[in-house]
Amino acid sequence: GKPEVSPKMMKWKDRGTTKNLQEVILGRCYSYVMARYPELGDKDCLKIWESLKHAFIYKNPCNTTSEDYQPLMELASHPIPCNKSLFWSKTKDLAHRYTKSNQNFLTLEDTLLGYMTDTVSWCGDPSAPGINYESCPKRSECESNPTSVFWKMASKMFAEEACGVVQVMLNGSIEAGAFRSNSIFGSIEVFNLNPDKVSAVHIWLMHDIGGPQSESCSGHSIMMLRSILEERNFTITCEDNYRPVQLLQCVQNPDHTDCQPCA
Ligand code: C8R
Repeated sequence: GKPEVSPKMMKWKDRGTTKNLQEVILGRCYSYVMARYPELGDKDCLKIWESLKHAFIYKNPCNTTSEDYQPLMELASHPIPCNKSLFWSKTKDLAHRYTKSNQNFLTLEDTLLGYMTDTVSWCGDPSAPGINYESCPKRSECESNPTSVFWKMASKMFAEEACGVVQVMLNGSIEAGAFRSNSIFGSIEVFNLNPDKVSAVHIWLMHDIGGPQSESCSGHSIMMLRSILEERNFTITCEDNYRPVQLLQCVQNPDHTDCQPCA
């Protein structure tokens, strides 16, 4: 009979390593170091790529540890000016659009480490060629996969580095609540802000234009966040639909009633 054409066996459920990973990481690294922040000058992009590669190549992708990334974190880290750190949860695109239009704020993706790795995926495999381009493990398959461990570690470092007033952009249109204690912001960043360096946390609670306002600054999950932060001795403010960010949302929805004068 006719041989069955079977789909390629996928080992894991998430997408595989980004094609041309080396070129993507090196290209972004050089562009960040040379074009965007020439003042960082002495970063060795080739060494940075090698340290990322060695963190996962030929390894079991479910046994990733923070030690694997330690060399990368040290090579890629650079100072972040006080008062500029912007954290986010479920507002990724809006937060990134905002930092592109306002140079006073930086998200993790505006640092070298996050800039190189945003939207990229990678994982290893014990057998040759040591990189799995077909599939990578989802968090539900194994918690200690290369990208999950990476983002947790990078987020921890980003929070530890913060100083002065920090801001967090949360999503008030989420049914489950704007602050989720199992998110990276809620489980890692909040607890790694250093009270000796950070004075205040400003919450910007944005709701989608035309979307529901499921939660406001007096909402339940924001109260939870407040109490965690107060316990850690930070001053807290919360603003519903922080105007400079809402104006950016309105650029994409100019005719919506939420965007009309006196709305
Ligand atoms: N941060 C976390 N995760 C990040 C990230 C980042 O900067 N950048 C990317 N691409 N990711 P979410 P959260 C990916 O649920 O859990 C930092 C990861 O795959 O909307 O609270 C950042 O400083 C990760 O699993 O938010 C920010 O303050 C999801 O996106 C928080 O942590 C996380 O998306 C955001 O993490």
